[in-house]
Amino acid sequence: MTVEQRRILATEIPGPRSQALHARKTAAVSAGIGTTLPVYVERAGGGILVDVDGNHLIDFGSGIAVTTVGNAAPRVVEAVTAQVADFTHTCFMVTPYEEYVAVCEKLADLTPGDHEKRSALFNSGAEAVENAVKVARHHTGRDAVVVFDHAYHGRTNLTMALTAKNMPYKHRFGPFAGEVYRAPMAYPYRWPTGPENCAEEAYAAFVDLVHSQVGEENCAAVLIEPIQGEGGFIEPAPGFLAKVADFCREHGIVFIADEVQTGFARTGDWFACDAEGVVPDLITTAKGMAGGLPLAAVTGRAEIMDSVHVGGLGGTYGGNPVACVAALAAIETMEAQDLPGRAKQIEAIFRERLDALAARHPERVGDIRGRGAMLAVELVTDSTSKTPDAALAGAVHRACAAAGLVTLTCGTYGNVFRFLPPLAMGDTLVSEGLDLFEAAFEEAVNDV
Ligand code: PLZ
Repeated sequence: MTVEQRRILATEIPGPRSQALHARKTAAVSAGIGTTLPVYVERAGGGILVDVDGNHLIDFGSGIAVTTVGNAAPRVVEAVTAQVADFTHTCFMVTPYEEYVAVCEKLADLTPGDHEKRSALFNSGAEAVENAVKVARHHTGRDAVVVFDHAYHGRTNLTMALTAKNMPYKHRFGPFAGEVYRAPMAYPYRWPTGPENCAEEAYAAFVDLVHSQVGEENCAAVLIEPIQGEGGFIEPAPGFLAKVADFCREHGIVFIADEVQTGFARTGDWFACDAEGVVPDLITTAKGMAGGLPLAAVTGRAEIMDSVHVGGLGGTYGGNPVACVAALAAIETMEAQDLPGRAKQIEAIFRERLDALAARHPERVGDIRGRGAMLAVELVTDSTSKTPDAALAGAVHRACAAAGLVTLTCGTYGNVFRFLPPLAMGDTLVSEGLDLFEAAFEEAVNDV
């Protein structure tokens, strides 16, 4: 059934049925599983979520960067429906099937670099990151992994260790996996000596950390998000990524790009690394790849990926056939509709509006950043102290929700308001969503 691409407010948000369901959730679901917005979804399509009270909400979050091709995208629905009827599972490690192989072929074509590649499929971003580290360690025979401030890589034991932020991801969940070292991120807006020095000085700090604390010959991998996601949509200063990648090549260190959030058309390129011509040794993908079904991958240089002994990688469900056909259909949609190009169009619409907002509120909108349909504003109490203003971000978020716009915040200090609309969203909905965001901002900025 197609969902009308229009915002409709039928009740207050959340409505009575959502509230009743939320009471059931509280009684049945672990308190550890949070809820950004307690509206219970009944149907969704394109850029609209329809809740159980009949509200049509505009979606600026894509289920955290997943429904890039839109919710219930027609090709995905068709492919998944047919596959479910054919067979749902055999376990690729027991009796394989073509769809898994086809996804890996597609990954080899689309990911950066024209070297020979191999892939392995998994269920979640965290699982892909864990496996990329396993492969890098096995290939190099080394232990250490270098990650960055503000990094997010997942919630499993190893990926908690790789993730920077304590609350809510790590707090009282230790002890964490060892041999993880953290370097400063090249974060232009908050670089102490100014953005113009950021790439150079952050690179020097990284090299010093590897040399003095780890030892180049002990370093298996450097793992980085080419634009940081949960940590605040931080774009490293231009040139930083390429320098780090070159350093890795020079010292036999596996350079891993975590493109779980940035990958598959989101940033206006197929992958965020493309914008800087950086070719990672291994790349992790998930989220947008499969139109909402759980699928993740590690793709990388054949000699690294093939260094692992037979049976060393795997999992019961990794590369499930239903998820694989969803990925093939989602990728076909991205190609047919030029969704990387669409991400750039969406960026242009957002940039104009966000620039105008920053001009009206230079004290509170500290930074506008991101690429394609992965954009954010960093909110501060004032432009001199740059004190993170999580209260303002929260108030804008709540006002957006009340108006029928689903939004997300992020950042180490919770003060970054991020935009991740489905690339299937039309210009009218994008503009209406921005109207609602602006109104919410104007309302909140006077109170907070
Ligand atoms: N790497 C770069 O963004 C997932 C996390 C939401 P999984 N980001 C959303 C939450 O609060 O749990 C993510 C990511 C990057 C890895 C992951 C992990 O992906 O599929 O959530 O395991």
